[in-house]
Amino acid sequence: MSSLHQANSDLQCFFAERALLPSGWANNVLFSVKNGQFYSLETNSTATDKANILSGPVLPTIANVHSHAFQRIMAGAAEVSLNPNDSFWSWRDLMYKIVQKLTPDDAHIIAKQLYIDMLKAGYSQVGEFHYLHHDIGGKHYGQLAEMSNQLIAAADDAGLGLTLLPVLYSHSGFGGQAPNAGQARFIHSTDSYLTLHQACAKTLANHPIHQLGVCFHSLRAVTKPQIDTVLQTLNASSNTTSPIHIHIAEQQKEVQDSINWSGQRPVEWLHNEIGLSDRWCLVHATHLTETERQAIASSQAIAGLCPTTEANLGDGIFPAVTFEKEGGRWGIGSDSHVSLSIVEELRTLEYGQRLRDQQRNRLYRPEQTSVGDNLYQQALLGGNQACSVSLGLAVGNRADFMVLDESQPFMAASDNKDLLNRWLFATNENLVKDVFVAGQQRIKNFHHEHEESSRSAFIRIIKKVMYDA
Ligand code: NGQ
Ligand code: ZN
Repeated sequence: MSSLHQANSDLQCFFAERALLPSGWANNVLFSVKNGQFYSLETNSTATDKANILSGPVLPTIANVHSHAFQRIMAGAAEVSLNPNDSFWSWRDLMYKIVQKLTPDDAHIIAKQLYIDMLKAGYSQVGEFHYLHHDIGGKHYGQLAEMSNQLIAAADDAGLGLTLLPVLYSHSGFGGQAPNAGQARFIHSTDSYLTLHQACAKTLANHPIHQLGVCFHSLRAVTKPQIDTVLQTLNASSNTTSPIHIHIAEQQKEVQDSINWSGQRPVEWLHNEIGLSDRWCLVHATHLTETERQAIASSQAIAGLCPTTEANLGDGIFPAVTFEKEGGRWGIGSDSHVSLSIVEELRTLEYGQRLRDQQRNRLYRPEQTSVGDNLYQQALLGGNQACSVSLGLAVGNRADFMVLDESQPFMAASDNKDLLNRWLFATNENLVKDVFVAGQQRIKNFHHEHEESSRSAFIRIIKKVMYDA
């Protein structure tokens, strides 16, 4: 396999009996890839001698908009009742305890395994919302970007595109409250954050598949002057298009604290005091008034929905049906990584809306009445915008795609109209068989070339961190 940093400049040809293009399903698709991008693409064609025949339905991979890689180690380990009022906030206390234990090496091993598992699920880019910056005592590492560099190395090992979102985190609550001890490893001043951001920009410059964004942990963690300074400074250094991510309005307590502090709800405050645009990815944005929902929709900001984590943490249900009708854009993220399945994220999103509304078929559009097709296409577009990539089977886009397992009966028998609905609503086994990133095959017949070594290292770290073994 050629180097991760060097896209193959030879022309590779592929043939798929059916493939999902931006315009919908097409048959007998012959396409070529050069320098990591789609170079040509013809439908209703025939396989040439040189073409690699792809063995099942071909789909674009999607960008996972929200990840805290280190949290993978505790997925499923916080499902024991500690008191009758267990909540998001008691989960966070447990999460802070794990945070105290992780070394840079641990972070690398966890992220590498996670990123391999993301590729196996059909994600080929991840928005890594990265705030675990400092050493166990809360001091800066010798290299400010030590932990960021571990994540970059993990993404390179796996062959996954990283949209690194270094996080500014300075306070524990609205109005600049002092951070608590559990947050010591996260804390940056505005200046040290800008230095970190610059170091990351240098490392990632000209990297073919990684991107860099801007990130504020939440309105609890930063003040208005900090947001203004960071955006003005980065915009001045011509960083005017990179995505800006923030956690917002995930829990009712956060909404209430925001009102107590400013008289405004979180999204209302962000919209009025800073301004929304299509650069923003508002992660969760669960609790919205009609005005807030419309403000996000009309700004074309992405709602970064994390359906399985939001269900796991008891956040609430995002108003996706009305938001979509208003032209709102959304993407999906696996966040705390209680699930690494595109199927489960999209199914949970649709089912949450059905359960709330006591109706069926909620997330469709007049021009796309198939729920599965609509969910997949919206998640693809939203993921692209929030992670600053262009995934999708079209000439000029990065050549990322996956092949589903044609031996699964529904995949073998379904016509194009039903295929995505069959996958998203009627299968439980993983059907993602092959995955290509920038033209390079990373998953081959369900297998990643580094999975055995990664797996044993990950087992060792789980035992050490979680069970003191
Ligand atoms: C986080 N996670 O930073 O990892 C947050 C929890 C917080 C989610 N919001 C902590 N899912 O928001 O303070
Ligand atoms: Zn998060």
